[in-house]
Amino acid sequence: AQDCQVANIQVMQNLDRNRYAGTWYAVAKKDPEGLFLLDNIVAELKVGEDGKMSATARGRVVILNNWNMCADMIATFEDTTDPAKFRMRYWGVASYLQTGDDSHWVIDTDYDNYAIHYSCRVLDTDGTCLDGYSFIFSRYESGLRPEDQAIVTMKKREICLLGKYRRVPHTGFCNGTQHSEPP
Ligand code: AZE
Repeated sequence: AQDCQVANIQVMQNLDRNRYAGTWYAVAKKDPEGLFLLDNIVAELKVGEDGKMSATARGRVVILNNWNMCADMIATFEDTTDPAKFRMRYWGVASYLQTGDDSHWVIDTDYDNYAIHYSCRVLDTDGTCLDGYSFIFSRYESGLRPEDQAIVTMKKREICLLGKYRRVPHTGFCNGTQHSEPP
């Protein structure tokens, strides 16, 4: 299962969205093309009374060339036939932030420590991913335990993104109620 075909990527079996819910700190990310969240990225996932998943996320971005701010994002999830594959519509609380409709796949999680997220935005003609992004999430801001790192490395290889990630620092830049700051 390592031909790098997006259609063949293995996702989490029997994802329990109630256990997947809660706070996740991005500890590493593979960027897509264009504007993206830079660091201090925290996601808060919820499951509503109707069973539908939604989320908020915050992270530092630089917009308008030079404006350092914390982007507050909101997302709603649409279910698909696979319990670990969602469509994610998202938008910024501030209108000048990005809106989008991306896939949101849960590749693997133990619910209590790590989660591996994957999103392919553009498929190449050969079925591999031409443009996409991925997050490694931890329940702890401080990062992953060594035993989780081994699993994560294996999964990164399986989704053909090994070596493509960068660390996501948590410096406290987006903590508290302050939403933006001049450069
Ligand atoms: C994700 C976790 C679940 C909620 C959301 C996520 C993604 C957010 C973005 C935001 C981009 C914002 C930009 C602003 C200028 C996957 C972290 C919404 C991709 C580029």
